[in-house]
Formats: sequence, structure tokens, C-alpha cells
Amino acid sequence: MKTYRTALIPGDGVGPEVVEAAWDVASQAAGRFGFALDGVRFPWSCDYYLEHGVMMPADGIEQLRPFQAIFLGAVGWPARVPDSVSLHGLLLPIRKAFDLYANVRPHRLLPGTVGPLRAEGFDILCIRENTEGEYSGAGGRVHQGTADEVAVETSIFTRRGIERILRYGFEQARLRRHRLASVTKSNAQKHSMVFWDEVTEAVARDYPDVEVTRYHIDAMAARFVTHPHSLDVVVASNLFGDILTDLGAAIQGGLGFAASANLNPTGSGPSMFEPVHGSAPDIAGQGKANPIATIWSAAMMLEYLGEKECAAAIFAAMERVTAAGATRTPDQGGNATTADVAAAVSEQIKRGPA
Ligand code: GGG
Repeated sequence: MKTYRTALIPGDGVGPEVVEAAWDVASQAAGRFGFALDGVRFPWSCDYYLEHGVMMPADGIEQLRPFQAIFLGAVGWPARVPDSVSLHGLLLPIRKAFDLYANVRPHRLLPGTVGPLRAEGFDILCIRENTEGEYSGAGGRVHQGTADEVAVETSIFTRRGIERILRYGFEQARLRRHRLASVTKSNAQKHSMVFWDEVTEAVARDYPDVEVTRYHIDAMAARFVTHPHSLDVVVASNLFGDILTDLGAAIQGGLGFAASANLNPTGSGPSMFEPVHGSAPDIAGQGKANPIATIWSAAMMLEYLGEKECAAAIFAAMERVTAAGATRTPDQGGNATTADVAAAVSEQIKRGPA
């Protein structure tokens, strides 16, 4: 039987709960579509850090390299390990090592869900540059602990990095509604963001069939709230994309619905799939976390692996569950558990469309 080897990194907080729930759904669905998922679990997390002094072992990247995909839950438990340590010790190194430069985050309402805007029918695909920009990790501090202390954090933008994320965005726009919004702050950031605008203009010449609009991040944040329907593909830098996609999650009804794929479109390393949400330590271990974002991320993983029918079946089943509204976690006003929602999706996959 065709088997896909996947590295599972459940991580911290609610990560293990949502990963196990989504993995059950994906594995059962795989069985129905004639293939198998072989998930190898890695305990890398803040607990691992407290025991070993590192978020993952020195050869962690080499351990992950042979896998066809990586499925991650959540990283961070700030009361135990500073977020800067956990993020730069696990999530960001994986994205950089495998050159997962396209962080793809869809924002649309699932049937039966009502976001805070009470708007219907928006469908935004955010594409966040994922390997450089503001999260490059370049910088330092001097005179620490003194009144003269200085911290420098340098954003790194390369022509190659900007051009490839924009090209990826334009290609996605061609598969959708032929509109692309490029997000910068080039009025205030006169070097990197003006550079980004120039590259946008140059790349756009290769895509005359795609309508391009440039926005500043502040105006785009407002537009997400006031005119979400006007947006199709949105391309943004690492930081701006990170912030906008939490806003995207909010307008689709909460972080429990926001899925993501960290892709290396060349396929030269394993791509990584994860819910946008973090570890939510306040509800960890209580079975309250909404697994929909993680199930949706699993469907994105299967689609990327070429199992399009199975991915579509998971997605359709998930939509039937949200539409019925009977099985909702507390963030959506229900009292179902993480496992209840996963079981309901699996049941819908078994039944198939009505
Ligand atoms: N599930 C992803 C996760 O744990 N995210 C936490 C976080 O802070 N992520 C920042 C980022 O995506 O760059």
C-alpha cells in the first residue's frame, strides 16, 4: 500500500491534542482512499527544552529531512520558556532549513460559522514570506542591563526572496480570481519596502492577466475588516503576514479555524503543515481546543502530497460538521471536545456526501 512517511511534532500546550485528533481523521480517511500515513512522533517542545537545553537536537533537521511532510501542532509555553527561545529553536529553523518560503493561509467562512463581521462569502488566500524579512534573527544587543543598552533587529529582504514569494502569489492568483494585493509600508520603510514595491512592479509585468494593488499594512488591516470581499490573494512579508493572518483568523470566526501550509514549492525538502494558532496553555490538556484548523491543515498536507480526492473528502466532511452545528468546541459556543469534533468529521467521511 502506498504509504506517506510524516514527521509529527505535536509541540506544546494544545498542540498534542489537536495533532492527535487531526491525525486520527487523516489516517482513517487515508485508509478509505487506499493509502496509509506513517506518522513518526518527535517530542520536541518546551518540555524537551527544559530537559535537554535545546528545542530539538543538533541533528534535528537531518532527522526530519527524509520525511515527505512535517505535521506540527503548536510551539511555545511562555511561562516555562521565553517565546523567543522556543520560536527560534524549533519553528523558524525548520522553515529556514527546508526553505519553506511560502506560508499559505486561507481565510474563508466555513458553513454554519459566523465571524464577528457578520460578512459572508469572503475568500482570502494570504501568502506570507516565511524565511527572511523581519524574522531573520539578525541583530544583537550591547551594554545589556545598563542605561546605555541598545538592541538592533535587522530585517533582511533579498531580491530572490521577494521575487519568489510574489511569483508564488501571482501563480495562485491565476488559479483564483486574478487579483493580487501586495502589502508593504513603503511610505515609512524607505529601503526594504520600496525595494519590495519595485520587485512587485517588475514581477507583475510577467502576469498581465492579474490585477495588482499595493497597500500599506495599516490600510490592509482596516480592509480585512471593512472590505474582506475585495481581497483575493494577499502577499506580505513575514511579520506583516503573521499579523494579518491572525486578523484573517479572527474574521473567519477565530484561530480555531485558521489552517496553514509552509511550502517549499520546489519540493526539495519536506513541507510543513500546522494550524495558525499557538499553544493556548490556558486550555491545554482539557480537550477544549478546536481541532478544525489542524484538520484543515491535514487536508492541505494530503492535497500537497497528491491525494486530492482524500483531501477534498476531509474538507467536505469538515464543512458538513460545521454546517450541522451540533458538534462545536467551547470557542464556538458548544461543549463538544476536541475528540468529539474529530470523531464527527471521521463519521462524515465514512458516510460520504448525502
Ligand atoms: N501552530 C503554530 C504555532 O505554534 N505558532 C506560534 C507562533 O508564535 N508562531 C509564529 C509564526 O508562525 O511565525
